Amino acid sequence: MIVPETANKIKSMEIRGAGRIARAVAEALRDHALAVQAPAPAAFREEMERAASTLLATRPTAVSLPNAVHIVLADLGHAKTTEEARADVVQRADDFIRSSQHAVEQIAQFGASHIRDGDTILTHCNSEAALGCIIEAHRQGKEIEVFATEVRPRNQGLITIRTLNDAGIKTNFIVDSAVRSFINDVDLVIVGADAVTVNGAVVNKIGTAQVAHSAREARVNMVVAAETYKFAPRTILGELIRIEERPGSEVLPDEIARTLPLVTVRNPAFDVTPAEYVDLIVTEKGAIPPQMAYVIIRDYLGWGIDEFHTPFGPAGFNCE
Ligand code: RI2
Repeated sequence: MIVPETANKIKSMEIRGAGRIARAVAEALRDHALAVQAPAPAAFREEMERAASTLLATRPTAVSLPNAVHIVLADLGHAKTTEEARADVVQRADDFIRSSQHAVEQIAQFGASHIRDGDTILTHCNSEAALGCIIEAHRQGKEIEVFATEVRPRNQGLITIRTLNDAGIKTNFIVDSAVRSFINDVDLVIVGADAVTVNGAVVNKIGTAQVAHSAREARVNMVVAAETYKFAPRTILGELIRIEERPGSEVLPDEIARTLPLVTVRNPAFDVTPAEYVDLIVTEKGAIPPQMAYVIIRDYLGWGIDEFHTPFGPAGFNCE
């Protein structure tokens, strides 16, 4: 898929979900590398960086996007010829896509072991990592039931209930504001993540923090399913995750909004759940308490506290 096409699909949310966005970005960079005509490696690098900027400008919150870009382009500056640079990008993109798919499968295995026979699980939004855990638990023969939220304003809950229904899992579909009313019927909350900061805070679909709050009040465990490339290296430097604010028309149609000149519609797409509200983050490298986020950033993204020496960060992301 070519770069502007992928960028538009990510912006309009035709391609969505932090993991899928990352894989689509890697694929677009790979296809772009194969198509670029540049005799010198410097010109090739410029072309690739231009493509990266187009992709990076699409959605600001899911850190899987910049991480995928950095991983795929990590060695761009070292190649001696264009062909070497091209081969490196293709190889890195393919490795990333493969390792991302493997990570989701691995998380499903680890996450399923936290689900007991007879459990009722609540999930919010549509996360392939979180759903992977639930579907794997069902596949293992555990009797489970799910509460899935609607997820205003984009209704990603509809994708979730279709997937669960197709997997043969009994599901209750509720509006977002009904979470507190049902939380006492729930044994475990499992959600995905768009970003995890160095202090273990989880940035995920708007409403997640309210779910976490209800879960804590009811003493229900809150589990986050997140691949290591959802962890945000630059939060080590104190950088904050930018919360995307999407058009108000997703919440209130323009024709109604026009009749209400004093009303401003606010539509943040994500919120932040503090580490204290999260019991466990399940990554493909194992389940960790959120307080261990720094270790994931250092060991698996290769960004230790002393290593911020290039704009793309150090090479050597562990793609196995
Ligand atoms: P996976 C989604 O964002 C949701 O917030 C979801 O929880 C998160 O990405 C992670 O999804 P959006 O693209 O990578 O719907 O686990 O705004 O699929």
